[in-house]
Amino acid sequence: MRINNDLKQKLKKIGWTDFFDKNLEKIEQEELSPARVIQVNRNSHVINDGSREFRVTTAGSFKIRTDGVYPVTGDWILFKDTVIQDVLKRKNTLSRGASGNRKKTNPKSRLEQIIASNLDTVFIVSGLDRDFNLRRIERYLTLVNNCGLTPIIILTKGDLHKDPEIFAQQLETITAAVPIHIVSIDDSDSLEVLRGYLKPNLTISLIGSSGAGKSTLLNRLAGDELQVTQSVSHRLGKGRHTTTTRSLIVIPGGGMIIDNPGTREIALLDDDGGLETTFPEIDQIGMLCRFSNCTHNHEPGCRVLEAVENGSIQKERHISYQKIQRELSFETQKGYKTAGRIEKERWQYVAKKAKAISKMKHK
Ligand SMILES: Nc1nc2c(ncn2[C@@H]2O[C@H](COP(=O)(O)OP(=O)(O)OP(=O)(O)O)[C@@H](O)[C@H]2O)c(=O)[nH]1
Ligand SMILES: [Mg+2]
Ligand SMILES: [Zn+2]
Repeated sequence: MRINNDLKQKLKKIGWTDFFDKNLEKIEQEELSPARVIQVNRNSHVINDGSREFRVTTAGSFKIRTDGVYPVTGDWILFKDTVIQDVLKRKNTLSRGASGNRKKTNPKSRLEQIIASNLDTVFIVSGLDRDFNLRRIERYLTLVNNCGLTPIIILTKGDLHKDPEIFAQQLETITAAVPIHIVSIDDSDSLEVLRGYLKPNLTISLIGSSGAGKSTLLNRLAGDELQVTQSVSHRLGKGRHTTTTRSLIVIPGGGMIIDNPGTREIALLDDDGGLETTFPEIDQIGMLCRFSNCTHNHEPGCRVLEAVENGSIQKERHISYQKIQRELSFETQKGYKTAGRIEKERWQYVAKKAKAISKMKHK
């Protein structure tokens, strides 16, 4: 099926691109209409069809028809009347190992939980209060990098410190390539910088702990109190989330932001290169190790261990790397290795070996 230009222009404002046009061509039922999922509730979805937002349900046979795919916030779906009939192929997803699954009867059933889909950027939101923790930010970076998405670090509550730049400097030692922004809700200049990421057609997702200030930030950027926020001290008990549903908000002036409930546990699912991207200094030196499949834990001729020893790689970084590596290989052993990952590993091995050999020759 195809959509007319008028509708396409409207949909473009909420993220429609040629990618979805191509997938739409494969669909035969002309009676369906496309829309974007902007909120997922227990028994219904809210969608935006380019003109208005309204509540819909999914068809009874839905999961069978879509092979188990269930619509998430950010998805493009096809609907008829008020029933979702299909989900269009996703450009990408932000996902993690579903938390809480370990408690269930089958301890191995840690399933992938999709936080949001069809994104352009992910804001990793961390408050400059007790929330700030380099190791946790490393985990978020691995998660986002594993999904092949672009991370931006937002440090909120800059007003709580005389010199908040210190935190950014600490972060810069671990994330040379990731932009870091310090913001305070009452400092509009600091928020203005973030508007640079808000472009018509682009979708940003917010992730971070509960109380980090995600919804507060969204409200300021939207210029309206759309999302409920709550002070950290008023949160009843541990782990209480103020935001409970994942909602996509269209920002007046362009761009979209998806607000998410705080993540308590950053479970990492599949290693899709996120580890290498998050720890580039280890990856780089690691290419020179004697064994090209060196895990940098104990192997002879490991250049990474040498570098930790002589201080050119931070000890904490190596410990953090090992911890995440163990977790990922645990998940991988359980069989959660994507076909893409297997293929990628094969070529990474070949390329790394060639690179290392050529370096040796030039010595
Ligand atoms: N001092 C200060 N407080 C802030 C700032 N940004 C957010 N807060 C406060 O932090 C508290 C938590 O903010 P929320 O926006 O509800 O946090 P959240 O990340 O959406 O939390 P969940 O919805 O539970 O995931 C609120 O009391 C905010 O007023 C800031 O820049 N400075
Ligand atoms: Mg919130
Ligand atoms: Zn090594």
